[in-house]
Amino acid sequence: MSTILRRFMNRFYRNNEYSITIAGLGYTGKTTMLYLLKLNEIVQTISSIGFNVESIEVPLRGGGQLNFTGWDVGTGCGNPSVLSMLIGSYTASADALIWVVDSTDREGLKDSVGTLQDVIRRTESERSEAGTPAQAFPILILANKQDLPEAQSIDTVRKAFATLLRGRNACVFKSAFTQPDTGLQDAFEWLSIALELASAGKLPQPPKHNPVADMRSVDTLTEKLESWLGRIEKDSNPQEFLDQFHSISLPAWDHYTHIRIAFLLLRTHGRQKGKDMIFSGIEKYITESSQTRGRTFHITMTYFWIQIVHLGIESKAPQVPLKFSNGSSTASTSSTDFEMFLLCNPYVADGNLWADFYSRDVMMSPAAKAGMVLPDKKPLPNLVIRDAI
Ligand SMILES: Nc1nc2c(ncn2[C@@H]2O[C@H](COP(=O)(O)OP(=O)(O)OP(=O)(O)O)[C@@H](O)[C@H]2O)c(=O)[nH]1
Ligand SMILES: [Mg+2]
Repeated sequence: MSTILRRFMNRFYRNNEYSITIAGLGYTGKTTMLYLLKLNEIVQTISSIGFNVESIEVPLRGGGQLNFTGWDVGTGCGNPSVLSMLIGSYTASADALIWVVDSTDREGLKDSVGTLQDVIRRTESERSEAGTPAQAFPILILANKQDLPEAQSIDTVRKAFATLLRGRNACVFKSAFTQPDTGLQDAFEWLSIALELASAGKLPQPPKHNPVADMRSVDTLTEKLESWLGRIEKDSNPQEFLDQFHSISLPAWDHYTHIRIAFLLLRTHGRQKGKDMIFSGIEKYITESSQTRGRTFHITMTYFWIQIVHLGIESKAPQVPLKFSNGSSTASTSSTDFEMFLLCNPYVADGNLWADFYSRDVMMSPAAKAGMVLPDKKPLPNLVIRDAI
């Protein structure tokens, strides 16, 4: 229990100082970001030769802050192979890499992927020689300058890096450093979790601390997750989505839809009330919608997913409680919350996860459809330890 408690306290009051390399091609916004984080303002930059270094403190949503020394490696007119060698030498001893991409530079996207590939190759070979785990090394990619009309979409940037990042402790976020909403908060929330897992020698995809995670292939989940993240971009906002659910007019009725319903209702109303709303809402939807013809309400399956989604919500860093003035608002739950939830709990995208706990015969039995049946393979993960804390 004391170990669990210490990890919990660390998460809140963490004061670790990491060393993080900030790199990318020229003119992407690295120095702008470094001084935005340091001074909270946009500074006039010139192309950097050598490097800029600052100690940075980023407040985190769940309390505490991420403290690190940021090394902004200037590209200063260097050619790509010299650049990747230079960046690789910084990165080999760093705790993480932030790779900044100019989303408006269509030609440069391929070069950016190629240079990062070279940097990763150099970094991983140096790290494995030194006996440091290589693949757990966190890489945060920022698709920057998203405020400009000619910016390529986050989907395009994600696709360009997808093959290179597969199986690595890496994630792509969008950013616009010169705008009030920079996008950096979500990116650093992810990075702080990725650093924590890397320093414990764990990969976040799938997260090993999670009792159900190591059941699925990382590649399959990554692919699925990428398509879901793309879907969130085009999906309605949380309130509209729930309105569509209540008025039986959702655009689709599939696994993604179920997980988003469960996430929004549990996150907004807590387990007890959220669970009741999911049960009654889904049963009503199945009965009344023409999209669900031929389907029947399945109590055990619904309960299973409520349990898994709730575990995922709770196993993230504790969240600031949501406040509801009129009792029905989900306004403070943004689409980005769901994005973060998926990034931290990628296994929820696996629609067959139940098969790790239930045999097909039990799950598909009339008894399991009509009432709650316990798993016959292994117990459902639960929150007893966290609830105790
Ligand atoms: N519109 C827009 N401009 C940005 C953004 N981020 C940075 N810039 C601008 O892009 C230009 C280059 O930014 P820098 O921070 O100097 O880029 P850098 O990556 O440090 O460049 P090098 O040092 O040459 O490698 C500056 O004019 C910034 O103001 C952004 O999100 N949106
Ligand atoms: Mg610079």
